[in-house]
Amino acid sequence: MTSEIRHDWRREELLALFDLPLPELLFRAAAVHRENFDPAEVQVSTLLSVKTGGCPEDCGYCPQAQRYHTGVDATKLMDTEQVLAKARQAKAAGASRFCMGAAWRSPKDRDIPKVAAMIAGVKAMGLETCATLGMLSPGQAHALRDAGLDYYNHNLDTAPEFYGDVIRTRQYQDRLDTLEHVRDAGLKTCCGGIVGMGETREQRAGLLQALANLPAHPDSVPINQLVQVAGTPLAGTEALDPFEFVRMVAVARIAMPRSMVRLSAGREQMGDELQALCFLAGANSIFYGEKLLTTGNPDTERDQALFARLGLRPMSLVQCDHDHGTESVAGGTVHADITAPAPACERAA
Ligand code: SAM
Ligand code: DTB
Ligand code: SF4
Repeated sequence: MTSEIRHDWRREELLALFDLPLPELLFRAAAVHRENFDPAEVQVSTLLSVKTGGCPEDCGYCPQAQRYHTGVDATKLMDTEQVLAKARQAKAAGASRFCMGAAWRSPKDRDIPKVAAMIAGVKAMGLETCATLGMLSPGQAHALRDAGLDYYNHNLDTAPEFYGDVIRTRQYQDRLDTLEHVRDAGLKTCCGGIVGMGETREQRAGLLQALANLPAHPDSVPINQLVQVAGTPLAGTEALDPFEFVRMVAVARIAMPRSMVRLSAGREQMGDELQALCFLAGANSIFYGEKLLTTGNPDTERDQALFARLGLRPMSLVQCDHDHGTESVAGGTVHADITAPAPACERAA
């Protein structure tokens, strides 16, 4: 198994990987994983919803869409100081990346300076910064980059042919356009999707095909398991076989060998054994902290125990004052303890 970076994946090739006996698929994915990463290292990100609910979009999975009655109250954009306090807590708990999410179709230009202040403040703490704010114009993407943003999360969510069954208020092409603006601004991309929405295995392969055949593989690929929230159209969807989730992670790892594959939403419902299989299949990133945006995530003590039990270490973030800023280091020095301070930068300025 080679780790060649390809952008010409055919659906049938990916489907053939899905169809392999599970031990063979895991073996191949684990081989690709260790060719590119230390398989004992996991990148750790913390999420904060800086503007919750009241969203005009109709994403069928989302508790924050105004039109569904899910009990999520709409809030205004948080104050910068409140956001920075949460980022400080996340850093103290051991996170290396802080991701700020807003329930917007797209930000208004007047919101950008406020979000830029949050980004600059988080960046100044020595954390990697990520934001997910909906569709972006080229100018907005540049402004966020100038504020110190490292990553922008914008998901394709599912295969092109299933997309219209889930979302009607914006098109697949709109998502591809935002991703282009984000790449053009020099931001790193975080782009993945959701499984367990009633899609077929072929459509899961179709999502991975769309992701891997983007002009550049996303730097981070979140694989979310649908969190079913009462009041959303997708609540009540038949649950996905957990081994199918593992297969999704494994094929993502093979198709995008050097990307961080994130075991994202849905971990609260997973046992340690299933998460261990996902790490074996090549997942090397998680969301860490009690909450995702509006739904639950395992608490930090549970994740610290999981890392100890599996012998995993958080990927370190090299901190430095050099002009290359902060960065996660695969295969670099690592902490033995999830909450230990990050090591100093050893790179030349
Ligand atoms: N409003 C922005 C947008 O849609 O791009 C940013 C926030 S939105 C909540 C970010 C992503 O969260 C969605 O693209 C979707 O993949 C994921 N997500 C939302 N609700 C989810 C759920 N119930 N289960 C799993 N993933 C979910
Ligand atoms: C992503 O792919 N998953 C995260 C993050 N990007 C923003 C969000 C998951 C949200 C799960 C539902 C909620 O908590 O509201
Ligand atoms: Fe709005 Fe984003 Fe939720 Fe869609 S996923 S309803 S755009 S917050």
